[in-house]
Amino acid sequence: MTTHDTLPILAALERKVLWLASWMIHNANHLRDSDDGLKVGGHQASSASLATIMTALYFDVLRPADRVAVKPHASPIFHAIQYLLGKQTRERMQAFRGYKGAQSYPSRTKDTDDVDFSTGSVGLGVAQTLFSSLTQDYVRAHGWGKDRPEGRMVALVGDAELDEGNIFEALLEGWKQGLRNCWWIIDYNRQSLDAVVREGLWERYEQLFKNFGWNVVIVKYGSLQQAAFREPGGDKLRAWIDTCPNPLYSALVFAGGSAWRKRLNDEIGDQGDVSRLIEKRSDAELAALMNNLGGHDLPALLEAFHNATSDKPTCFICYTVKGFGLPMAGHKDNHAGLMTPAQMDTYRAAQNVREGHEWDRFEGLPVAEGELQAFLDRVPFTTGGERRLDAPRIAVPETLAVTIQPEMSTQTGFGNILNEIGRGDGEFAQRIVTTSPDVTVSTNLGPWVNRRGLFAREKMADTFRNERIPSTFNWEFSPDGQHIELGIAEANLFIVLSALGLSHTINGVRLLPVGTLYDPFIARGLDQLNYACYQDARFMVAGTPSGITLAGEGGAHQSIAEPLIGMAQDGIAAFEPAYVDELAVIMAFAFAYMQKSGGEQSERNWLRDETGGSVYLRLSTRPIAQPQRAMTDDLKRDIVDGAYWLRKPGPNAQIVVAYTGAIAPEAIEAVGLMAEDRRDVGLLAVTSADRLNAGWTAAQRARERGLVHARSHIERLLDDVPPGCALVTVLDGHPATLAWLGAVNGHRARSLGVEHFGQTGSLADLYRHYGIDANSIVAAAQAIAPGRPIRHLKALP
Ligand SMILES: Cc1ncc(C[n+]2csc(CCOP(=O)(O)OP(=O)(O)O)c2C)c(N)n1
Ligand SMILES: [Mg+2]
Repeated sequence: MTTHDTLPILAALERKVLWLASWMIHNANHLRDSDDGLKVGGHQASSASLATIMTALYFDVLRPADRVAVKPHASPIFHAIQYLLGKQTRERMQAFRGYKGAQSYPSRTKDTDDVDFSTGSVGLGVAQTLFSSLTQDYVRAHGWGKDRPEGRMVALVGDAELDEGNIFEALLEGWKQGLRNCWWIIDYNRQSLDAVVREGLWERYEQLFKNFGWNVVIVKYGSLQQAAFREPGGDKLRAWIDTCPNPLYSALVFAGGSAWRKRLNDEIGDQGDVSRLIEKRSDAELAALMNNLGGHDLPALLEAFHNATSDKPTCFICYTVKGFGLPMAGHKDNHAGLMTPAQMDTYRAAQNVREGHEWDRFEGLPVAEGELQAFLDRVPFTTGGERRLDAPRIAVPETLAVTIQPEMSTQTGFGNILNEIGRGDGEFAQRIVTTSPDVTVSTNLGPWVNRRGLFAREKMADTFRNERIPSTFNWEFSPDGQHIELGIAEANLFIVLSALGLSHTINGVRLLPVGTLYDPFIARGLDQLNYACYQDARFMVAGTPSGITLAGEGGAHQSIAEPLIGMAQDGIAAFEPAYVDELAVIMAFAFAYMQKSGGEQSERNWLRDETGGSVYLRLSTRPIAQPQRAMTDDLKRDIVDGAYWLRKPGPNAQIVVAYTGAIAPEAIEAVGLMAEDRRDVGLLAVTSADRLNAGWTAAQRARERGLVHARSHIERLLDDVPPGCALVTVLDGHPATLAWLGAVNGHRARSLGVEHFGQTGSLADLYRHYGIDANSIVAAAQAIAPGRPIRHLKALP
């Protein structure tokens, strides 16, 4: 708890934090003449706005178990604080925004100074704290991680950041889930990037947060203002401040003391006491008083934070000035504002920082160095040891059991595999946590949920069951349930996966998160998926059902681009198996892959097999005939690496059909139809275009760097294909997914797939319409590998 003695130290540190952040930005100014100038500038004013709040938090309020998402543009303040705490190097500070330097936006994966949650795409870090709090509750409710104290999940939120819809989706979900231990601290500087925000937003926020069960603490007036309000005439001043429009207040902050005086005298100067209150202050004192909003006042902030002792989620609305303490303070254009060298010089001199001593940690501060260092050594936040945790890997069975029916879909297979896992009670089954945005039952998670129950901190019975009304699903909530049921918000799904998927490093307890959603709605949560991957969260997500195979559902539910998302998204390995035995192999691999972490990703293996990652399964509801075959180790490896020959092409092959996913029967049929008229036709089953492609790219790069023997899986497979042979590729998704196969060994290729929004119809109608049925495959083969007419080719409509 703060004492009076520590206030001067905190005040000195606040000055130093702001100085170091500004100096760091100034150093990155070599970029100022480039397009990057605006972006560098974005840090300056935006950082200054949070300098006081972050000083109060990091040097006094926070405890080691607390976790923070810092507003993206406050990155320099964060790095400056870590620098003072001895956790950031001067080299990285100097290289801010440069190669291997401190990151422009706090990054868990790229920064080295203990970033809890990455930020950058505004709104996401905010939601991440909410779901991390839920994750903490989940972990503790299951009896894990209790050797550590509970942490608060804290977001430092820009006021304009609250325009992002995902924050509201999260708020609603948080209310449903009984959110606790979450602080959102709003930097209410009333400025966004472009301009000044709307009047009176704080009132909307206040109502909104209260509606969702939060405490709301408004930190509006600093201690100087509070003292002035107690003077005769103070009430008038307060009333004036309360009714002053945001843009005017900002403009006056920018204009300074004499402008304040003129304005105040014009508007309330003839009202007796208040005139004296104004007159007795110099211009500088008047400016200091008017700029002394709560968010820049250590005593006001410390009081607010230390008084928030309940575990109820709490929103602090802290009034601040964007650019506080700097010459651009308050100006509506300040987001891009950079200080000129002359301004920096003036600022340096005012801070008593000697030239050449800009990086010195205690230079020019009014408190003795020893005292400052002793204080920093005792800062509660850093006295708990290593904050970035780890957890042992959970053993994954080599084979996942599943009973394969003669005809089956991959989605049913997925449900059955989880159901089988759910029978067990070992650690593996216990650590799986499933989640879905209102499509639990329709993505076949029902049997798993029946076995493992739904999670809630408080027990909630299934009323239908209690009333003895028959129902297929047991919908009972309890603290040891293993399914988190979400409302329909795919953005929330991916942030929940991000939070659950970081539990090993945040809570020191490993979870194996599995999420499901309809494949097209990946696009709905795409930035969140990207965010989760950027933070290196580990999870499995099944996009199911997918494609136009979802025939009767029409274009709004049919995914086209998702296979390309799966390929292009870093941090996630995408698979699209056709058969359930393949899926079982892939899931066993995935549960282990999700847990790997092997330091730097090597150039030799771009498949991330050492470093691990998340996994995306694109599944289907289409039941297809399943192969009866023994699963050999070779086949397993091929499935995981991305492809295998279902039928190896002969030495004289003219055609190879390469397919992925639910379209397998059409590919097989097409091969049968052309067998009489084309020699030695091959059939390549692609289980992961993503891994296949990544391996190929890596092998090429490796060869260019001198590893002449580097060979990727697809190169080895296509060695079996004679040079004159043509490829026809096909999938229920965008044709570009497999089109690159032709470039591997220089084979002609024709790629079939879906390019336009789907529509309703029977499967046969749609496959024919989009040209991915057997006949279209044969027609493509005939066109690309001319020869005698293929007899079974029907005339195309
Ligand atoms: C999703 C997303 N859209 C746009 C941006 C660009 N951007 C960065 S900061 C910002 C405005 C921030 O305003 P506020 O949150 O109030 O912070 P302040 O600059 O006032 O500190 C915008 C639009 C972004 N980072 N992320
Ligand atoms: Mg703002």
